[in-house]
Amino acid sequence: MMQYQRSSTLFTEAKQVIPGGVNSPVRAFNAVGGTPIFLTHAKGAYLFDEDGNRYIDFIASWGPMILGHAHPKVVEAIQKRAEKGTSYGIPTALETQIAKQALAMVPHMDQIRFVNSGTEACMSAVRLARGFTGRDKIIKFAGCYHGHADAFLIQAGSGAVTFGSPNSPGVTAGTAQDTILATYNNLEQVAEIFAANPEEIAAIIVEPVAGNMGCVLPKEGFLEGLRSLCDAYGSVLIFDEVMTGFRLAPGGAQERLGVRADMVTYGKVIGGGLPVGAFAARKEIMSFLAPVGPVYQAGTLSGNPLAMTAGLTMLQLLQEHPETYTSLDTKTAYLHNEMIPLLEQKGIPYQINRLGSMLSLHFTDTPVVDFDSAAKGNNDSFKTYFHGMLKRGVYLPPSAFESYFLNDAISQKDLDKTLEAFSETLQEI
Ligand code: HOZ
Repeated sequence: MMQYQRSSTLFTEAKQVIPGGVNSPVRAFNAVGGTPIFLTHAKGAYLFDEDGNRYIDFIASWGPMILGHAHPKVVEAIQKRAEKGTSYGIPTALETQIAKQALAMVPHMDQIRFVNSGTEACMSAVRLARGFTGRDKIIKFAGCYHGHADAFLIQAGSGAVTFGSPNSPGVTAGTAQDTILATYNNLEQVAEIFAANPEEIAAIIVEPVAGNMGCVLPKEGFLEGLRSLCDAYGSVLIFDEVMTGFRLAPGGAQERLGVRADMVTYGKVIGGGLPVGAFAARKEIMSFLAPVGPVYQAGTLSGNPLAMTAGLTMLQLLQEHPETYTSLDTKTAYLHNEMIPLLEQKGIPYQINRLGSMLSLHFTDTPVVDFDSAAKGNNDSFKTYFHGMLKRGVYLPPSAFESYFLNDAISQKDLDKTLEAFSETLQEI
């Protein structure tokens, strides 16, 4: 059995100087209890902790490690670039190179601006949509998470749910009143909101495949309907592709699901796992952005050379190896299909949602299509499940309100080992 002694000591020490001992709440394991593991390193499909344990990784740094950890080409590119300096606050040719690379992969977008995180990308995209339309309100969906900017912490998913503050203190009533909340997959409700506010809605921001209430798929016609409503009312449709971008397809959810957005946002995936974010749109919208237009947005670390190098290398690898996508889909489908008979055999209520290499398991017999249905999952079963898998060397998202993200370094042997752990763990639930 795994020992977590050193992680436990490090966690205690961390709590003295870092609130909750972590720099992002989900990592504290509050949703599942126990002590978070502290890592020494990661390589390929595996995570290695301070106690010498190895885990098969199913979160891929929450998405970006599509090719596995410490890919030799990405590491080499970062090492070489570091020798040339790590931050300038002055433009480089690299930024144009990665912009061209990303825009060639992503449909319908003319220009892109690089920032430092998905939070920044979504926050800036909304500001730009407001500047472009001259309107204040946005529509967001309960259980969707777009980073921790004030406007999004209204019924937010991910760690905000787990920690009981989907509406965070510190967000002013003024800010909250400009965010109109809707139910994921409820198109009729969105139509009613537009009818009641025909001239006021700047944008809809949506995760085209939600990954912050577990994995929740859009029902047929939902995204298409949002597209039509935005067209009819002159609003901007923002796809938050922080999790789906470059993962579900080279062109993300837009390509995979065949729905056009007006703007897209990205996070760490566009930096190959380094701290990067970006937002893209057609030129008409981007021309409202400073220094061309009046909507301000800036940052010294934006376009950082190390991050741009890592991102460019990874995007090039994905473009050169389109078979990565088939491989990821096949592996995830295998896992999904093999989990089903084990769950059926045990007679546990369950729902598995999956698209491409995103998947989640909820312990409920109600289909999980929105936040309320996701919240029906049995959290005691989830806790037992999480820890059962952890002690058998499989690292899953430490909350039911997160998605699995497979990486392509995971082998058939790893999948079979995972299923063995799964089968044993189910006996404990
Ligand atoms: N909120 C992130 C996943 N949806 C987790 C961030 C982290 O802890 O790294």
